[in-house]
Amino acid sequence: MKGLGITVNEHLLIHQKESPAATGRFTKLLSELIFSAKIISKEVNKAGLVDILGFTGEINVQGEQVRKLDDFANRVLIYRMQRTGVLCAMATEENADIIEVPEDMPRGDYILIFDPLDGSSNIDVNINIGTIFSIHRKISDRPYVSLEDFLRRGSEQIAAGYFLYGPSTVLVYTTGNGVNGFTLDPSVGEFLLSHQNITIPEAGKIYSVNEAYTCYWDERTKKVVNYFKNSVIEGGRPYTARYIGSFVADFHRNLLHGGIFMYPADSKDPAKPRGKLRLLCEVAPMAFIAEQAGGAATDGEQRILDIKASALHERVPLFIGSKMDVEKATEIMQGK
Ligand code: AHM
Ligand code: MG
Repeated sequence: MKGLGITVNEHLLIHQKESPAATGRFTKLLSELIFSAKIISKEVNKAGLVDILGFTGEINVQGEQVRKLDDFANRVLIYRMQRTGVLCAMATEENADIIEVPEDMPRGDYILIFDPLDGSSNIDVNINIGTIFSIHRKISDRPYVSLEDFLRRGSEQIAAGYFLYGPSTVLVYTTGNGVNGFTLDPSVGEFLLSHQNITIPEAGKIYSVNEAYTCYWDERTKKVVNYFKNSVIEGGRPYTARYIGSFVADFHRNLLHGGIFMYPADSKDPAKPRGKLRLLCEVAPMAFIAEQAGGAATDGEQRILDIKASALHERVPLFIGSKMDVEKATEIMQGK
């Protein structure tokens, strides 16, 4: 039987010795994230029944229209997480600047970066969406927190993960010691271990990319995508194409089945010449998970986890998934 009845907290306690992140303070942080995700999940399930679909009328820092559910998820996370006593500051896809924990509240030394509701263009049509999170520790020996604490390499992350609000709600996360997945059992309100030690197949059978943007790509990017379109996998069959347009959902499927997800640079599109996905709140956390599951992630030039962020909302091109597929994409991008 799947599930084994092990909750996330029990799992953390069992593995406490192996994981430097599994301190009481980290457990508190994760527990609060889980509670926030349960609130978001419950609201997502009500979409269509209560007045939560559509736009707020505001434009966010990304220049995108803010959806009501985006705004709800963002507010739940900020409100709950700044009261945990273990964070000093946060950054979210929706807000231009970092959010410091107010001085009259207890502070810790963790930093949380999140995309409250990824894939939000899918909200109104009842397609899977998710919350992505990345956890760092403040640069030590400093009594204050600044932008510098956020502009880090992905390899410095303490933990990263995502909640996927799908047919069931799933939590997948890593503390640098492998990847585990938990499924929310709504009857008891607990996330139970359902995917132990996830490993991504070395070579996949799926490629995921928005091919409608071919006109924006440079020649190398076109060559990469053509490679996956025209190659055969084991058994003499071609790759299969899958693209939901919700990064969490596309990534989760490829993590379990194997494959490559690409959001390349749309070099000829002045709106997003470096692609669309954000390094700190989307790309780096997923790259940490991919590597911990035995996969890889690159921007075509370098390993994602080696990139030092230069701005809070920096965007980077992305090729992520099964190791051999990402290596092939890298080879072609580098003209080999
Ligand atoms: P969001 O965080 O505002 O929802 O934007 C990110 C989403 C990803 O989930 C998805 O992979 C991508 O945008 C889809 O973009 P496109 O419609 O350009 O293919
Ligand atoms: Mg997103």
